[in-house]
Order: sequence, then structure tokens, then C-alpha cells
Amino acid sequence: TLNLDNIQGDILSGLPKKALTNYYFKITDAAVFKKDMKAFIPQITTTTKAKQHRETIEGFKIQRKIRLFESHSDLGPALAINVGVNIGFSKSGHAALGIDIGSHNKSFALGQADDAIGKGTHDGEGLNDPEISGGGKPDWDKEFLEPIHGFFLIAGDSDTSIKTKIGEIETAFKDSISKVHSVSGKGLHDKKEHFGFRDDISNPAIEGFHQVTTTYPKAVKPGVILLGHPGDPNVSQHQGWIKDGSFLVFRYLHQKVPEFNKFLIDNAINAQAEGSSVQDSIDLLGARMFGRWKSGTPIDVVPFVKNDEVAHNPDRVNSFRFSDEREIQKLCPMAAHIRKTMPRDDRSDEIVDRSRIMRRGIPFGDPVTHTELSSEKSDPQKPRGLIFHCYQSSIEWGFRFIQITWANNPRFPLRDGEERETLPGIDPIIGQRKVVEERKMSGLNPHNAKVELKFPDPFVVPRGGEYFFVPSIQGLKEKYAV
Ligand code: N7H
Repeated sequence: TLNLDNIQGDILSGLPKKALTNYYFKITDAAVFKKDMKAFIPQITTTTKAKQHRETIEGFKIQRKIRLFESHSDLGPALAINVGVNIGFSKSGHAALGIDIGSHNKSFALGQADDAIGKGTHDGEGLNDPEISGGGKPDWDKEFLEPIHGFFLIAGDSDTSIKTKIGEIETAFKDSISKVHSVSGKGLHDKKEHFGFRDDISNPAIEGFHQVTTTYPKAVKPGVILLGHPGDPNVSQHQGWIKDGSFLVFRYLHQKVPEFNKFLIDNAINAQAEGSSVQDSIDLLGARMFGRWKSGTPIDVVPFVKNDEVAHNPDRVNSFRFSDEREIQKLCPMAAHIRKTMPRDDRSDEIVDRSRIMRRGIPFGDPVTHTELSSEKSDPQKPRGLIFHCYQSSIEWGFRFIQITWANNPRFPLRDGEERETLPGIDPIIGQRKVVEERKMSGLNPHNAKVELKFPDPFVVPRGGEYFFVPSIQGLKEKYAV
């Protein structure tokens, strides 16, 4: 069984977050930091607490629905959600504190800025982020090019409660940390992200923690996400204090919404369904790029006509395997975002399961404006996108494998020896290639899989990121505190 009092709350349960701030810091005095940390540990939100918290919110929602149904008027008082706090440390934070986390976590030991451009990586690969010319650095916001030792993740119901908590943190660590930067996000309407698609549908269920009600996908072993458990590829090295920790990949991803919409309009696919409108053709292209309609309905299940119903059916929204004949890509294109990032039957369960990640991100920035939409250009003064967070026991098998071996690779998900005149192409949302001509994808037209669409400038632009280790409570006590 899992020790839920030992695992930080965001990993398996997710801290309830209407709003979130990541507070990045540098450690200015390691000895004082360890003392401050000792006093602060009771404030770190555990999985037990996060779970209780979620259950309270769910209970409140049900009550609210009943009351709404009965009276149509009295919604009752708003539920006060407490603020949750988690903490993580980068490679330079570990160096500052003199903590050795072991050499097998290679990408963590390198740091994301170098990994982004493939500098010094163990396999010679990189994430393919754009590079500052001649600078040997990714083209990121300058704050993310400075060493960040660690971060507090503060999640809650409003900016006000988060601000209060940040004040408490700054007081508690006033002689041991200095702020490097912060980013804040908030949930958009209806769990949608800025492109208008519903997110937060598919995350791995963990054996012994989540209930699974459908036959597929099955729950994965806890060690896919948590270190030191069966399923962790380095389980033999990860005993003791490292157990129950997890690696968090943070990516600060800007989204170009007007440009994305323009692309859909310019390249709309005639659905050839009776009575279909221009808007239907635009929606069809978007759905084929993601593998889901905006509502969340998978196109593998409902391919050609917009459908919201399946999205609301928990038995059907995620229980599919890409049943398509691979040659014709009639249902879900091979390079669609959800097929690149979780290929289901394209690979064995073993290969798919070891690369599952727990996504916990939140959008940042305000929704796109009419002015931007009509000018077909993002306003640089109004940045928006996704604070992408995902947890895994191994960055090599988790985020990095998905990004490099699947999303960026035009051949994937072809199998060894499987040949095609036209390759599947890159993930249209997150796939990155240095060579512009290679930024394309086939299978978007259900009537002719060989038609390739070239992507103009990327719709998702990385502007920062880092790899963090999020230790267990026991680990915090033993190593990060005195
Ligand atoms: Fe993606 N989006 O919000 O529009 N993603 N993602 N992602 N993504 C998914 O199935 C999106 C990014 C995964 O299990 C959905 O829950 C955007 C990165 C994985 O079937 C939507 C960005 C990586 C899945 C989006 C972005 C991933 C997934 C469908 C960037 C990892 C689950 C909702 C700004 C390298 C696949 C759902 C599965 C689903 C969006 C980034 C991974 C709508 C906008 C960087 C594993």
C-alpha cells in the first residue's frame, strides 16, 4: 500500500487548483534554509490532505447541484478552499544543499536549459527548443536561464488566498531564500485550455490509489510515477529517502491562439457530411490535429461529426485504442496529439505504460480577444499558454521520451520495418523540428491520408522550464531539513 502521508499532494491526487503560482527561488544560506525547512514541513500538503480536500469539493458540488435543482435560487455560501503548498528542487538546488540524488537520473542532472538544445545530453538528443543564435542557450525568457534552486507550488481558490500564503512563505524563509521569478495560472471556463479544447481527461490511474471502471487503459504500477516502487526503472537505486518522491517537468509554453485559428480556417477539411457547414470543416481539422473534438470526444470513437455526448460519458471518453486501419488513417491520424503522446495499441502495453506521465498543468494569461482574432496575430503584450507540469519516476522514459522519440519524430508511430510513402509527421501541437520543411503532418484529410499539411510557425512556443525533484515528506525531513 502507498503511504499517502508521505507523498506530496499534487502528484497522485492533484492539489485542487482554480489558480496556481509557481514561486521560484534561490537558496542564499543552506544551513538556515534547512532550519527553516524543518519548521515548514507541516505546511506541505500531503496526498492525504489533498484527497480529503478534493472529496470535500466534490461533496459540495453535489450538494450545490441538488440545491440548484430544488430551488433554482439559493446556491449557498461559496466553499472556502484552503491553499495547498508543495515544494521541489532542481539539480542546482541539490548542489546548493549538498544532496546527491544519484547519477542515473541523467536529464535531471543536466537541467532542462541544456536538454532543450541538446547540449551535453547522454544520447546526443535534445528537445529541439529554438536556440538563441550563437548563444548556446534556448530562446527562453531570461529569468529561466538563471539557476533556479527550487520552487513552491501554491494552489488554491483565488489569487488573494495564494498571495497570503506566499507572504507566509516569504516570512518563514526570509533569511534563507531569494525570489528568482514567479508564474501564475488560472483555470479557464469548463476545463478548456486556450485553443478551446477540454484538457484533463486522460491521466494514468495508479494501482492501489485510483479506481478504474473501464477495461482500458488499465491502471499502471505506482513506480511509473513514484520513485522506489515497482515500475520505477531505477527501483533498485531508489530506496530510502528517495522513495515516494517524483520528478516534475515544468515547461512554460506560450500558445498562439489567433495563428492556430487562422491555420484551421485556411486549411479546413471538407467533412463531406450532409448539411455540414464551413465551421464543421474548421472543427474537423482541429479535432484531427488533437485526436479529440473540443468537447473531449475522441475521434477514434466519433470521427466525422462533432459530438459532445461521448465526452460526458466516463465509460467512453477514454476507453479506446486506435482501432484504425493504419494505412488509411481514416479515424485518428497517426500524428494527432493524443496518439503521439499516448499511442495505446500502436505499441505494446509495456512500452506505453512505462512512458505515462501525470499531467497537472494549468493555463496562464487571459483568453484571446476579438481584436487579436480579427488581426490573426497574438498580441505580444498578452502572453497566454500552458504552465505544463507532469510527474514521472524517470524523465528519460516519461516526458523526454514522449517529446523526443514520439512527438518530434516524423516516423512515429510507424513500427520497425513499416514503410510508407508519406510519413505520419510531427505532433502538430508540440512537435519540434529545426528544419522548417520537416514541420508537417499527414492523415489530416480523412479522404486522402497522403495529403500533407505544412505548419507555419509553431502554435506552441517554449519560453522556459526546468526539471525538479519533488521529495517525500520523509525525504524532506532527512535531507532538506535539520
Ligand atoms: Fe497535451 N491542450 O490543452 O490543448 N493535451 N497539450 N501535452 N497531452 C492533451 O486527453 C495540450 C503537452 C499529453 O492519455 C489533450 O486529457 C496543449 C506536452 C498527454 O490519451 C489536450 C499543450 C506533453 C496527453 C492537450 C500540450 C503533452 C495529452 C486532450 C501545449 C508531453 C494524454 C485531453 C501548450 C510531452 C494522452 C486529454 C492520452 C492530452 C493540450 C502539451 C502530453 C486538449 C495546448 C508538452 C500524455
